[in-house]
Amino acid sequence: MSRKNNIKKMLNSDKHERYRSYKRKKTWMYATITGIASVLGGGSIAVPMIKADTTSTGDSQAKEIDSTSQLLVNQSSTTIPASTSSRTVHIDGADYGKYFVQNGTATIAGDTSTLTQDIGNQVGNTLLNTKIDMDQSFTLQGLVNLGDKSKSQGGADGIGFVFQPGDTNVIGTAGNGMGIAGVQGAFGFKLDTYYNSDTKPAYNPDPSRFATSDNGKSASFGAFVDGTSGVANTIDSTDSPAKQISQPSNNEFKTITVSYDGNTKAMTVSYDGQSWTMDISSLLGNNTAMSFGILGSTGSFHNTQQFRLTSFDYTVAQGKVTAHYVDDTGKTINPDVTQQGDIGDPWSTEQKDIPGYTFKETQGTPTGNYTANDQEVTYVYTFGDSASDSDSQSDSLSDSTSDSTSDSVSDSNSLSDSDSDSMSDSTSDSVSDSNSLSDSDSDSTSDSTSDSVSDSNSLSD
Ligand SMILES: [Ca+2]
Repeated sequence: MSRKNNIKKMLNSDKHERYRSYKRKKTWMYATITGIASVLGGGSIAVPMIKADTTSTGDSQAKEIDSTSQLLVNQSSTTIPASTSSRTVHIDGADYGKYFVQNGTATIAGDTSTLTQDIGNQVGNTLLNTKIDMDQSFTLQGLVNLGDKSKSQGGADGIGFVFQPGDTNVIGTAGNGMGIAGVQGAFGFKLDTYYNSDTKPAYNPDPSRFATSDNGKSASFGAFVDGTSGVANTIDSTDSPAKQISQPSNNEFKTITVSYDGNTKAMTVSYDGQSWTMDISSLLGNNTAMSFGILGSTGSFHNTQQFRLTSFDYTVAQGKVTAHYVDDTGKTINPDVTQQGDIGDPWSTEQKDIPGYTFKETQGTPTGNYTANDQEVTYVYTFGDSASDSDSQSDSLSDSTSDSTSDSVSDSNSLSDSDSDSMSDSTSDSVSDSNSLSDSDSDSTSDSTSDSVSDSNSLSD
């Protein structure tokens, strides 16, 4: 029939799908891991495939219940993910290479990664092949080898842990950038073996007291790092001070633990008899799913730097897909619709009927399966209604009906949407605000990645 009818037919089917999705999210799921399968990339990476195998209709105020049926949390959010216990993963050292991706100079052999060799201008990381759900707690246990040389002996730059909202193949700049600098939204913790006093576009100086605090020589130290702006800043606050550590020596492995409380957002690193704690709420911002990994870098000075995994307990973040609605100049003409689901589960986006606009094309596939990294679909429209005048009255009637219906579903379904299809300025403003996170994330990811290559060469110690 006519295109208009086809669009309406599609809308109806999509609404049904969305309604089911909506009911599914309102329904609390008691889920278990039914299997670990699936292969990514080169065939050596295991991704936990998680399915909800039983469901139970919850009451209007959903309650999270763990495997021992203890009441844990009252959820007031309108979007309730499948039981997080189904996404909880425990891995041991032998699983390192199966669950982490090697980037840059990093290589994994057995339970140990060599992040950098004792060679200049290297930067490498091993990132988990799924994002971490930052609303849940995690504990990483392992050992680090910082090398065999202090700065005064030609050693650099150290090992760190990075959290960033982009994809699982992102890597920051070498040298003083510590593999964190240059990655939008990144933050973490570092064991820094090279005190640097210089300021570069990608990073700022280390706390000056470490310049001479090892008997007149530069000291090594541990500190949290704020690189959320793309510029790495060593954190040395009253609440979370940087602390001096032993110099690298004899390629000795020392135990390190990174633990995180998903409720309080407190992150604690324990290393060599000291601990560092920080409330990372402000670093996290609105991000709930973060790529995570262990990294190392060298500059003109260098060390062999390694990480040995003992165990890691964490919760896999859900995948996310965002549908954008724009005109052919790229301007947003309808609020984004963001959906989340377990990795491997199917999603579908909706081609909306937008009053005053005619659908032109879809950029990206309208349906797919959730992956570890974020996905996007863009629906492009041209201004003007292609329908003839003769049936405009009935069209506008049915349009407004379907709009209000589907919107009320999507509004309660997706947290970011504002409440109507009225097309006012305030609507599109709020859309661009909520969009800016995911947009800048994916853009900055590729930018910072390519930048880091050229930067890493120019950033020597
Ligand atoms: Ca440094």
